[in-house]
Amino acid sequence: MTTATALLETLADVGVDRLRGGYSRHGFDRADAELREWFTAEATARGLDVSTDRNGNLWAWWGTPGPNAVVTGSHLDSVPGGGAFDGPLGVVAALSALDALRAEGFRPTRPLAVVVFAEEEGGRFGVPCLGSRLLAGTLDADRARNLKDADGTTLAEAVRAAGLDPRWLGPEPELVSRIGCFVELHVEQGRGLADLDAPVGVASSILAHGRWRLTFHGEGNHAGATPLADRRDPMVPAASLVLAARRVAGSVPGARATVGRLVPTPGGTNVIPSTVDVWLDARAPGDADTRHLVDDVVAAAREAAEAEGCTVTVREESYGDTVIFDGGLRDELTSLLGGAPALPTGAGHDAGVLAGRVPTAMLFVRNPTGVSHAPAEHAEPDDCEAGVAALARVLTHLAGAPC
Ligand code: HGY
Ligand code: MN
Ligand code: MN
Repeated sequence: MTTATALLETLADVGVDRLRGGYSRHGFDRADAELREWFTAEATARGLDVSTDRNGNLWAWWGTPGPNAVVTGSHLDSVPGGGAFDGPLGVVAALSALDALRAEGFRPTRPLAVVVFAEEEGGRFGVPCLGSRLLAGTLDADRARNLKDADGTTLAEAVRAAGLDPRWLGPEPELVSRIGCFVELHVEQGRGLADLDAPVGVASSILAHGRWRLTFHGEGNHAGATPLADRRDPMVPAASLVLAARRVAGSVPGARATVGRLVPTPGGTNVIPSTVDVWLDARAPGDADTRHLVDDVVAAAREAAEAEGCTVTVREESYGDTVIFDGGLRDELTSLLGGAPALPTGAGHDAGVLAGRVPTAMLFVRNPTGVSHAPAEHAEPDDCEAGVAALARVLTHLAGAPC
C-alpha cells in the first residue's frame, strides 16, 4: 500500500518555484492542471468515480453519490512559494485512508467521497476558499467571475480555459445537501501538537480573519529631481500601514495582522510611485476584535496618507467570522482517537466554510516546527501515517462498520 509520504513524493516536481523556493500552484494555472490530472488518475485507479462540479472542485465518489455522504479531502493549490504539505497532505491522506479501508474489506454503508477544493489559498484571484465559498453560496458568483489575477486574467477566462463554463459558477445547494459530514485532514500550521507531543489532533476553532486591499494614491515623479517638500509619495503611508498593523495587532489578545504583499506602481528603483497597493491580512479570536483591529489600522493609514498629501481607498476582499467546529463531532472524534487533543487554529480552511453548512471536523497532523506557507513546512512520515490511520478510523466510524 502506498503511504501518504510516497504519494506526496509523486507531486514533488509539480509547480516547483525556482525563484521563491517551495511550490507555486494556483487556481486553474498549469500546475493546477497537472494536479487535477494526478488526482483524477489516482482516484480512478482506486475505482472512484471522479467529477468536476461547476466551480472546479473535484469529487471522487466511492459508491453512488447520494444523501448523507461522508466527505473528506482538502486542496492541492498553494500560496506563492508554499510548502509541500498544506493541502496535499489532506488529499493524499484521504486516498491512503481509502486504501486502508479497502485492504480491511471495508464497504461503506453511506456514500463516501474525496473532494479537492479549487483555489483554497486565493493565491491567484485573491479570495481564499474560492471553490468552497462558491459551492456553499457564500461568495457572489458575479463578483467571482470578475476577479482578476496579477496579469488581468479574470476567473471567468481562467475557468473557461480549464474547460468549465463560467456562467455556471455559483452555489450548488443540491451537492451540499448530499454531504452528511465533512472531515478535512491538514498539516497543523503551528506548534500546538509539537508542544503537546501528540501526532494527531482535532480542530476546535478557526480565528475570524479577512483580507483588505488598501490603495494609496500619490504623485508619480522622479526620485532625484523631486525635493522632499514637493512629494506626495504613497510609499510613505504604505510603510506606516505596515507598522500600524503590527502595533495595533499587538494590543489585541490573540490577534495577528500581516502585510505580505505590497505592490508599488510603476515600481522603478528611481521612481516615486504613483500608487501603492497593500494587502492586509488580519485575524483575531472574535469578529468584533477583528473588525476593530482593522478599523484602527485603516484610521492610522488614512492619517498617514493625509500627512503625505495622498489619498487611500480601502476594499474588503474576503472575510470569515470565527469558526467553532461542531462540538458533538469534535468530541466524538477526540474520544474515537483515544483522547486526541482538540486545539484551535489561526489558519483558514475549506472546512471553515463547510462548517457553516454541514457538520464538519478537522484532523491535524503534527508539524514539528509549526512553520507553514513556506518551503520549510514539514511533517514526519510516521506522523503522516498516524494521520492516515486516524482518518481511516474516523471514516470507518462515520461511514459504517467494516464487513
Ligand atoms: O490563509 C489561510 O489561513 C489559509 O491557509 N488559506
Ligand atoms: Mn494555507
Ligand atoms: Mn490549507
